[in-house]
Amino acid sequence: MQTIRFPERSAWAALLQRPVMDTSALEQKVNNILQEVRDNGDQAIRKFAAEFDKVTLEDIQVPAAAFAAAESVLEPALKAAIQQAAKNITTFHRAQQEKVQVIETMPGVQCWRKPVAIQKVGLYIPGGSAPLFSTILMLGIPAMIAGCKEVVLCTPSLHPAILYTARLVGIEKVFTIGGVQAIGAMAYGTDSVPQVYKIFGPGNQYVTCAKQLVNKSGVAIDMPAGPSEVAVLADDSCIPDFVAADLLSQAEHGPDSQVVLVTTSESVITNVTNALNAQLEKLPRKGITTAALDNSKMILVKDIDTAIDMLNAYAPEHLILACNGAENLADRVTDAGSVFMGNYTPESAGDYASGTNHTLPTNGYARAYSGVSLDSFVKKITFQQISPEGLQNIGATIEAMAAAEGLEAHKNAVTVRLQQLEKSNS
Ligand code: HSO
Ligand code: ZN
Repeated sequence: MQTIRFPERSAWAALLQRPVMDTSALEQKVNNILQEVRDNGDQAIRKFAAEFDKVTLEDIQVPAAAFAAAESVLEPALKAAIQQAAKNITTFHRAQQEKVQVIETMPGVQCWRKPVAIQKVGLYIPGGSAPLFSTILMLGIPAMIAGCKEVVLCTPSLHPAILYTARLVGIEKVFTIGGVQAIGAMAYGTDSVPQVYKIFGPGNQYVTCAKQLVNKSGVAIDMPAGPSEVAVLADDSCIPDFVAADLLSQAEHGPDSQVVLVTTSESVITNVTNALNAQLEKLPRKGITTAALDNSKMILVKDIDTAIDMLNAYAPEHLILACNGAENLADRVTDAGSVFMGNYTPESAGDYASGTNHTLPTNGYARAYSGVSLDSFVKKITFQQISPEGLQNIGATIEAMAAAEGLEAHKNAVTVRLQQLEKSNS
C-alpha cells in the first residue's frame, strides 16, 4: 500500500480516485449477446454456455433432485451458520416493513402510501473463485419479505451452498446460466426463464455492463455496481492486527478492490503495515489480495476532523471506525454505504451474518444511493379518497391552480363535481 502524509485538501480528489475501467469496448460485445438472447432465447443460452463456459447445458433449470443432493453433502456446521445468518437478516429486514398511515391533509381529503412488492424479480449470483451464497441471503430474504411473487435466480455455479441457500430462502426457480446471457434471459424472458421487472446482484464488468444496457431498455436494476471497497478510520486506540485483517478481508475480493486506511497516528501506519505483511503471507488468495493492495492507500492526517471530512469526500462502500468515540463520530458520517463501529465490529459481520445488507453502493455512489433493503423490492403506490365535503374544501384551490396553468380541462374535473354537489344540496 502506498503511504501519503498530510495531503492538501486540493489533492484529495485525485488521491481518492477509484481505479477507472474503460468499458466502452465491452458495450458492443455485450449488446450483441443480449440481442441474441432476446431473439433466440434458450437456444442462444445453450450456444453461449458452450462457447464461453465450455459446458453442454442439458437442463437450463436446476432439477428438484439437485437441491436435496446439495443439502445432503453440506456440512451440518455450515448449514447451521447459514440458518443463523438467515435469521438475523430476516429480523433486520422485517423491521423495515412500513405501517400504512392514512393522512388527512384537509377535512375529507385522505391520502396514503402503500408498499407493494415488485411482482417479478431476478437475482444473479456469479460463479468464479468465491461462491457468494451469502448474497442469496441478502437478496432472497428481502424479496420474500416484500412478497415478490416470482423470484428467479441465475447462476453458473452449482455449488451445494448456493443450491442449499436458494432453497432455504424459498427460491424455487434456479437456472444454470452465467454472465451476460443470464442478465438477458431475465430481462427478456425465454421459454425456460421468466421475464422479470428488476435484476439484482453482483458480477464482473460484462455483467455490470449488461445490467446497465437492459436498464436502458426499461428493466430496473439494484444499483450501478463497482469493485468492493473499505475505508478504515483508525487512531491510537485501534488494534493494528484487527485493522490489517479488515483491510485484507476486503482486498481479497478481487484485484480491482480498493482499501484505504486513514489515520491520525504515524505508529498506526507502522504497526498496521507490519501486521498486514504478516497476515498476507498466510492468505490463500494472496495473489488477488496483493494486486488489490497495489491500488490501495494509507493516509496520515493531522486530526480526526480532517479524517472525517476526507472519508465523507471518498464516500466508501464500507467504513470502519476503529477509534475512540466511534459513537459520536458515526453521527458525522454523511457519505458511506454501511458503517462498522469500534474494535469488535469487523466488516465480515455485515458481509455475512449480523443482519444488515451487504449489497451496497460502491464507487462513490454512497453520496446519493442506499444499499439494498426491503425498499429495493417494493414500489410505493399512493392512494387518495376525497369525500364530497373534502372536495368542497379543496376544490377552489385546484380550480385556481389549474386556471393559472391554463389547463381548463383539469379545472373542469373539479367544477363539474362542485356544481353537481351544489345542485343536490339545494
Ligand atoms: N463485501 C462484499 C460482500 C461479501 N463479502 C460477500 C463476502 N461475501 C460486498 O462488498
Ligand atoms: Zn466481503
